[in-house]
Amino acid sequence: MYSTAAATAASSPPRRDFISVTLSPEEGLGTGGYNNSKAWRRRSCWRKWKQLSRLQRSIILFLCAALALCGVISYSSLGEPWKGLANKSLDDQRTEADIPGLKLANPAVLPAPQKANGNLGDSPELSPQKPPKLPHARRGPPSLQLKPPRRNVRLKTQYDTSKAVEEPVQAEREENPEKPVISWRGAVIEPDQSPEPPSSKMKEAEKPSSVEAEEQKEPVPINERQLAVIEAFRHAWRGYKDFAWGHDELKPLSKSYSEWFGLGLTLVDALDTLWILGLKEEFEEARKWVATDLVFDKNVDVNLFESTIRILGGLLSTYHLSGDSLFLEKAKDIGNRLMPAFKTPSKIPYSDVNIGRGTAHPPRWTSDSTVAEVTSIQLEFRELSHLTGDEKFQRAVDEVMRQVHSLSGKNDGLVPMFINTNSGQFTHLGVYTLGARADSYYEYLLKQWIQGGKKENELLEDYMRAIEGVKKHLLQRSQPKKLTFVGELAHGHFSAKMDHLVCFLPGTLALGAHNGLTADHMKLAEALIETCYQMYAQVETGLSPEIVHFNLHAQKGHKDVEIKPADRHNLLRPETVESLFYMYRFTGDKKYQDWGWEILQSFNKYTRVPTGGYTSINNVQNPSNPEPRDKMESFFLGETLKYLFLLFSDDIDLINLDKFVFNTEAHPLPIWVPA
Ligand code: DMJ
Repeated sequence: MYSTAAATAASSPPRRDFISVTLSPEEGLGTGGYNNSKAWRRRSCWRKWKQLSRLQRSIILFLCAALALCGVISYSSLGEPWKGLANKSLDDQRTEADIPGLKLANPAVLPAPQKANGNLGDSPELSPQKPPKLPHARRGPPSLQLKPPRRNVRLKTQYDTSKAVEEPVQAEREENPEKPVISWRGAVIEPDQSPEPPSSKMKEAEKPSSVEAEEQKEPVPINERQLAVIEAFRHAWRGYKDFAWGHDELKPLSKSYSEWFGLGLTLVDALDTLWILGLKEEFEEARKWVATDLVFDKNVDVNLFESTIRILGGLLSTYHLSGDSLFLEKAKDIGNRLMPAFKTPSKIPYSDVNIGRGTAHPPRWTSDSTVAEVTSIQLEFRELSHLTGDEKFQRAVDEVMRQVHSLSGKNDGLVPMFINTNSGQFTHLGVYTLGARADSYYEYLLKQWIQGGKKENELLEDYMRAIEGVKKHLLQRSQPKKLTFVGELAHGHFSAKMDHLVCFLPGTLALGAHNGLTADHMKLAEALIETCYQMYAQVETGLSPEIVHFNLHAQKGHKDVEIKPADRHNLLRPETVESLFYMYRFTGDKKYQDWGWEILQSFNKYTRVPTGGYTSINNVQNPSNPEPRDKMESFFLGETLKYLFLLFSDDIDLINLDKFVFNTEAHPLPIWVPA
């Protein structure tokens, strides 16, 4: 292109317009070369301005002035929006970069990384959400249900009185509700916001729960000592399973079994312990046996009391814990089969029933029944009526209590040990004990009153009167340690003899105090549990004998506790650890857990059989040869290990004592009108 144009210009004269374009430079060049100086341009403009007419110059000046005025006005009105726009965009940039909250409102695909040490507390509403707490999933059959436990009252109160602290927590909860899950026990597991240490939580249980406080709570995890109980239970269970499956009791040394009723007593007694300890597989296996092999249509004599507290009680509590109707069906069956026992002239039941034939009778040598036996079947039969709607069960056992309430022969509320099934009167008058043959009469007075919602005043009256009777006639102090103990009264003579069985009493007294009875009872409970502990601690093996005699006078070289040769056996009984459990629940004092721990160690040291199971022993005073008896009582699994497991727990909802009442075989039954 360029070369063609140049050739054209060289051969022909330049066109005029083209020349005009190029004139200026030529003009300039003509006056001494290219001159684009400011002075030259100013002179040229001035010359042109001078060439204009006066009118033209006035118009131009006027237009310039008008333009200048418009410019000033429009600048001031347009300035603000521009300023705002500029500022907004700055703000936007700062917001994105500096305020993480904006990111939360408008979430990015990936969350912004969080500072490891960020001070989240400064601005709770903008803090990134904490990951939800995962509730501990407890072991056990997940499909079976129990009602949800109630929240600790203290939490509610605390939140009410410190709203400022609570509100962010509440807001966070609303954003991130932690859904309750059904635990292995069927209980609803709830996240725990409690800042309280376990011991004060224990004390809280003394106050009645309120319906308002029904909130979610996280379970307390199982601890080392509880694991040790689980281990002990498994060891015992292994022995039973290997050598005695489906039979009443394990004989761990001879690797065989013994029968009492032929009803798988140990298995049935242990069902709810399996559930509480979370031994799911073992529970399922035991359940299968109950479903297929537990048959009550058998020509066999059973003891009314023992089969009620162990079998009926065990089935009812397992039904309540698991929600599995199999156990209720079995409970109804055995309950009905035991009813012939009440067909007596006095309506005071016989001790024995043939559950296959439907006949009942007293022991061969007498027509008497034991007072503790006929008055410690009420919790179970009353509950059976409650569940089935069939009043006959409750009517039968209430009638016994009604009669015993107004019988003569009591001593300040203390009852004799025997009652005649024909006359309905006490026999063998004049002997009073809280040990064998009378013990659970006192226990069931209080517990029935609790079960029924604290309305049955006669039960409470009899209980209160009896405890006054204990204080008046049976309480003494030993030497040298001045231990408070409960002796016996025989025809006006005090005996410093105390059965290990009496060690249920501190727990019962504490339960009464927890339910609003006098604080005096708690004081007595504290003194008595110390004595029961000493019945273990002062003995060579660390295990209590069946019976002790306390020294009333200080003698050189003598302890408080004396043991007669006939009494130095230990049957793996639960009463002391049972009371330790209540005492810890109600006081939170760790010494009770420590005492229970010592007792468990002693059981492991002197009663554990290496091939499986535990055995009762004949001589608690001989650590080098405690003389194993070759028998594991069903209550070792039903009661002793269960109470130890509960004692070591800091979870008041692990069988909440405001919702459940334990029968005398440690089977928890619901309180009908919970506190
Ligand atoms: C259990 O069967 C019961 O606790 C009963 O009340 C007393 N005896 C044993 C345990 O020692």
